[in-house]
Amino acid sequence: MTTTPGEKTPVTLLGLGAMGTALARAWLAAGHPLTVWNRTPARAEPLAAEGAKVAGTAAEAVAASSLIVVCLLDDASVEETLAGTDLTGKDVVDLVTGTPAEARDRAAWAEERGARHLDGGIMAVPPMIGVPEAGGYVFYSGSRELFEEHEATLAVPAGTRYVGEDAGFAALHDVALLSAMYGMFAGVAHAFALIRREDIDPVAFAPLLGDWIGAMAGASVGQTARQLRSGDYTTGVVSNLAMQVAGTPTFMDTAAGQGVSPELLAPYFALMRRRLDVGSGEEDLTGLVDLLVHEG
Ligand code: FVH
Repeated sequence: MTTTPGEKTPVTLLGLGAMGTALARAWLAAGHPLTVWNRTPARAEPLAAEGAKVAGTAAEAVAASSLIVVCLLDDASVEETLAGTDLTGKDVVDLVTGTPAEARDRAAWAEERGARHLDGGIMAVPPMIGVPEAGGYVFYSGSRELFEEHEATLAVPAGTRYVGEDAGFAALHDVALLSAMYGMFAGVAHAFALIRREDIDPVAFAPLLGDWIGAMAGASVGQTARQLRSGDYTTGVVSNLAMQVAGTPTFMDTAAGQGVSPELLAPYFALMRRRLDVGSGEEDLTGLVDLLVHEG
């Protein structure tokens, strides 16, 4: 299936959950011929009315286009869905959130079946899809040549960031960013818990919290990265580890006083203490990264 200049690449999309439906609408709006399939057929009906061709089976959907985009729940559902399809000569773009190991195994699995494979990690929620100013994007990894071949089509729903030939790298970037997000959510939960029983309006408190998190993240992420690259964790330190560990009882005592469990903060404080105990009091918090990594 080749396209002439100016013709939009046909796309097959498997999976019409919240994200799949948003992707479908973006490709339809951009004029791409789109074939869709979903396990529960009713979810495809609105898209048929908007111009999508609805396939009766996953195998029919795969046969309809060279470019197959998969946006199912998890890696197990990808295997289940693609098992009965002929992938020979197809380009499979797997946007399912999964582990790096799953992405590498799925790439090998697809290649054994005669397909080329790109893995993607979506850094957006459905309302950000097809809205460039929302800033959503997708990490891609696998063959650079394959990515470049389909870049224009893949850029329709959201921005693209190619992160390397290793099929697992998109998933690794995705999970790394989402892990940082959950750490941030943990801090937010603890902060709201501290004020929960007081006469403090959470809505008035929210911008104070949001602005503080933004300022701290902006200052610390780049500094941590530079220190990890150089191996020097003591240059440019403004809040050293010894001072910060000395302050931890204040946080634990305040939590106790407010009737709040310290369970989200305590593991981080324990890590700070371990790093201090090996004589790193003059460092930034960067040394905690090394404590987390198991000897390989
Ligand atoms: N929605 C979000 O905010 C996040 C943003 C970041 C990326 N994720 C990942 O995207 C994948 C799809 O997510 P989704 O939001 O579309 O998920 P659901 O709305 O729950 O739809 C799930 C679709 O998967 C189909 N499905 C589930 N199991 C199977 C199976 N065994 N065989 C075939 N299809 C299966 C399900 O079909 P149905 O229930 O309608 O029949 C939906 O099409 C996901 O990896 C997120 O982590 C989204």
